[in-house]
Amino acid sequence: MKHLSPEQVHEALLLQADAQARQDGRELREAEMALMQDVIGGEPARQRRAMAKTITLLESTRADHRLHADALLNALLPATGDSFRLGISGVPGVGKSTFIEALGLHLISLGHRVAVLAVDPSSSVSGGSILGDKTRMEQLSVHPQAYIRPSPSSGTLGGVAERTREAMLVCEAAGYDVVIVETVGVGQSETAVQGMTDMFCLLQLPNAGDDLQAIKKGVMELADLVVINKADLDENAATRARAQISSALRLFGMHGHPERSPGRPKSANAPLGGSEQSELGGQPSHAHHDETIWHPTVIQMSALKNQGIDAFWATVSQFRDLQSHSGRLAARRRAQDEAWMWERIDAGLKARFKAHPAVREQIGPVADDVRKGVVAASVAARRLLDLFH
Ligand SMILES: Nc1nc2c(ncn2[C@@H]2O[C@H](COP(=O)(O)OP(=O)(O)O)[C@@H](O)[C@H]2O)c(=O)[nH]1
Ligand SMILES: [Mg+2]
Repeated sequence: MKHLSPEQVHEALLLQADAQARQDGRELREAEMALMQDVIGGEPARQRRAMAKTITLLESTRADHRLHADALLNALLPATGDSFRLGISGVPGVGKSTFIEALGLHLISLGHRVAVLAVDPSSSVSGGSILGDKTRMEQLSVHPQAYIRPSPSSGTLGGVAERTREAMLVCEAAGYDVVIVETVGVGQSETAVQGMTDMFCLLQLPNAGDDLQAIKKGVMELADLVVINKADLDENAATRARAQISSALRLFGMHGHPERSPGRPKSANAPLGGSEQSELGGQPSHAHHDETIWHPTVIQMSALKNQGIDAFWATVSQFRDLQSHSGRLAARRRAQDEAWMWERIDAGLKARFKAHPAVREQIGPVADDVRKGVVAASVAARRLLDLFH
């Protein structure tokens, strides 16, 4: 659409969105139509308000709201997808907020618009990590080119992740071309964020390498990029951590990832090795080297001192180019969408199953029998499932 003016693009998107809504048999009401227009092309203050309103509507659990929200979401869909989705994870205190502030401002200086979202199922307890963190994102949180939204604060991880995914689409429709999704390194939230982003980055402390056992291996395997933050504190430790984590990543690569989570094409499992790895102290293997495959790497940084932010973005850009040209970026998104659909179907079916009157009546006694060892678990499951029509 490069030859079109922004107004023409806007017009085309609206037409497309409208057509999509009609095709779905759910015409947009005027209210949602107006919201959509403001999200896609409203003047800045209007757009911001419309985004907040749309996201709030999407977060609502009321059935009638959900109907309108679904129509609105589908209408926005043609305007989404034009961003780079970056996942950031790491334990509390590793420096995520400090880093996102520095990165966000750097990206804005390059002309990007940056949205920051979060998946933090515990935030109903902690009061919303990003909001509390706004002090650490002092400049970014008030910047007109940035949009920061805390984690939805209630529900299961699946529910929280769903709302964050939908908020991401709203940000994309509003023209934010870098969406950062943050999560604390607890529970399964890393998997959820890896499953909704184009690239997953794990922040580590400089002493991480000293105790590789302590690093959750499963999480490390999700990472496309590992960042040793706070390198300013101890250069030597950071260098050591970098070497140790690099070889750990190479081992994962050589042995494959038997349980890849969805959203990451299996073909990304190729063995690590190749010339760009040799600087990390390992033995480069040229035997299986494939230029189109990304090898997870490790870099050092000091978010606090603003050192290594540009190198970080350069690495991200390399990854993005490689993934786009090889078609893996698009493939990963397709796989993520499909996996997500099934995940939501699973969750929805389970909720309906539990709410089914006959099941509800029987589930207590049957579960009791299972606990007492009177009925085999599989038999109990079949009996309950048979009640569900
Ligand atoms: N020395 C040093 N301190 C840092 C660095 N990045 C963050 N910090 C500090 O680490 C603490 C936790 O940072 P924060 O961004 O809130 O971590 P988060 O919990 O992961 O969001 C704060 O006191 C930061 O100032 C860094 O690169 N070097
Ligand atoms: Mg934080």
